[in-house]
Amino acid sequence: MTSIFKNRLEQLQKVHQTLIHQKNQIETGGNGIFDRYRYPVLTAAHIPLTWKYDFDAKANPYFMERIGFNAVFNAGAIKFNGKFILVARVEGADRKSFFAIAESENGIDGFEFWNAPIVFDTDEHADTNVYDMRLVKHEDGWIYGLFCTEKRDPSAPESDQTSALAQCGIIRTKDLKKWDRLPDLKTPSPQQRNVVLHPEFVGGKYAFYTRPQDSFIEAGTGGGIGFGLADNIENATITHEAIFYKKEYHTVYEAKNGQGPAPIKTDKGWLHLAHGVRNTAAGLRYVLYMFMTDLDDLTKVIYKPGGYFIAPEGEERVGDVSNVTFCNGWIADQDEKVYIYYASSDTRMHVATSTVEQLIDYVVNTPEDGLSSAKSIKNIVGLIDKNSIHSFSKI
Ligand code: M1P
Repeated sequence: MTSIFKNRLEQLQKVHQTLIHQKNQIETGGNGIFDRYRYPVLTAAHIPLTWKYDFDAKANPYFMERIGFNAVFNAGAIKFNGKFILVARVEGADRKSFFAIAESENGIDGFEFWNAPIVFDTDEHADTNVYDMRLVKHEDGWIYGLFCTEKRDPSAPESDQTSALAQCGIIRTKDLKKWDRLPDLKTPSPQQRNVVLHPEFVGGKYAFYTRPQDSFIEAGTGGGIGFGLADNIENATITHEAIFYKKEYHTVYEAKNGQGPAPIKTDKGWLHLAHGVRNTAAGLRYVLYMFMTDLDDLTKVIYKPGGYFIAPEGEERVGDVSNVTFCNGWIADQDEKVYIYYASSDTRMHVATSTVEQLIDYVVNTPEDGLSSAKSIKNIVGLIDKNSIHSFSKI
């Protein structure tokens, strides 16, 4: 073993261990709706050294990295056997994404990857890339992972090596170790992204939130959050897909929107977290927004707070795809605390915490988007007037 090998190994192991055991802290001065935390919970630097380095001193005397990793982001989340579990999208230096599990005792720090990434059948499906898993514990007893499966558009000419087709892939497990792949979801739309399984049966059927796309980049005419039912999951087919939350001019979701994780059931309705996209001179801006649907009619939006819920701040603004927040995993714990796992700029994972009660308060009492500056001013002036009766509001 050369001294270079030994020194590098020791140094890298020390840095890795320090990162994994770094304690997280709430950022003070929040908005009262949720707390942000000082450090990301999962990054490319959390990836085990055994995934990157050949530990054979003879074969790798300089202890050089053999396989590179670019980012860890857009993680599904679930509480399993008392542990907080993230199924992260890990992206290699070769641009290919895959899924890997990291777990933590408390949900805010100490996330550590399991020994190896998730392996499931890809041959038959011929995926080039897989990403953005939504995890759902369904009332049928299985844990499902719905994800985006992507391949080159076979109809694209040879000169076009960019056009792709995206659909919804489905895997399921009981123990998070052995995953069985089911046929991809079939829908009437040319492409799908951001498909999420509802945790309960609806009229004995499997219910899906969809995000139909006309093409790989453009959500197009059909864009918005859709809903559809399938008779079974083993060959899931949606024949009727209807948009119930559409894109809208001059809102945070005017270019596209998509369901985040599966909704959380509350006494008042289903709490939803979604992402909205608008176009700017600097490119697309992705923010998170919330809404609530009726307990009996899942496509009836009963509360629609205006504006964004979480937008990228500070260092979150910069990354591989800057100005993006994206969430496909949250956990409502038994004590009603909610752990919101969001990614920033397609680069790293963060957590924000709140409670079911606070989130209900937020969706019920935040004014709706009035869709004009005049309506926004009316809301602000209304609040100022209401506050004028309180002497302490002037301090
Ligand atoms: O780069 C931002 C996001 O872009 C896509 O999301 P959507 O399909 O909603 O546009 C996905 O590639 C997502 O993974 C990515 O974070």
